[in-house]
Amino acid sequence: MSRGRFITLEGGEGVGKTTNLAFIKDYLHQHGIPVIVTREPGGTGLAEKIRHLLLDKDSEAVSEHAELLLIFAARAQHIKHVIEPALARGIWVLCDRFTDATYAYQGGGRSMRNSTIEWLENLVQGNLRPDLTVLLDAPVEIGIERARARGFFDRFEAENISFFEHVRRAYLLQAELNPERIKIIKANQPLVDVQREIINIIGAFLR
Ligand code: Z5A
Repeated sequence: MSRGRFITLEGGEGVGKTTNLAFIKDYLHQHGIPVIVTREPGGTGLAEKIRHLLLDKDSEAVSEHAELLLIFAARAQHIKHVIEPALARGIWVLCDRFTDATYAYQGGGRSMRNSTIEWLENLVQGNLRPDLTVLLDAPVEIGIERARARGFFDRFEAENISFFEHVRRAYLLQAELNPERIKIIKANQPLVDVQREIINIIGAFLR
């Protein structure tokens, strides 16, 4: 049995990750590919509890190091109990955010050193890296507007616009550094056009 493939979906808030995750899952199913959908931070009982701590906007001020370590603690659980077992059984894993988000939010947004993130990435992930990443990119105002239409903010969504500009820039830099793996789609176009591009990218990946 061949190992499953690991696909991640990335982008700033409100760019359409959750919407398009379901679309990609259906597309893979139509091609007879067994796939699980999961998310970060989260994906296991403990990792979901860490997610709750991370997103709670009423918590005490969270230090940058605490935030980074909590994210990688959740990731370690997720990899050990969900991602690796699925890939080993030949099941594909479709994940809403992964370590590119850490480079974007903690690296770009919080100005943490990329070398620190990279050290933790190597420690926690070993050789595990996504095989393909779809980066949905849109001007930050658009994503914020879409996300805020929901009417509640979590601890990250309460950040100011310059934080999200830094996040976006860091995502685009990740794509520049990893052009084979990370494919950018403009997310500020009609959903039908976003999904046409997704099919092109996933279709090419399947071939
Ligand atoms: N975080 C971190 O700091 N470091 C890390 O390493 C990781 C995460 C892994 C939780 O993420 C937070 O964790 C995140 C970063 C941090 N915080 N923020 N911000 P999350 O993924 O749960 O949170 P999110 O990015 O805020 O998700 P979201 O707001 O749910 O956005 P989305 O999933 O990308 O969007 P959506 O729900 O699919 O779409 C939003 C709305 O737009 C919805 O009404 C759609 O119908 C609509 N939509 C989608 N596409 C379109 C198009 N093309 N046109 C028009 N309308 C559209």
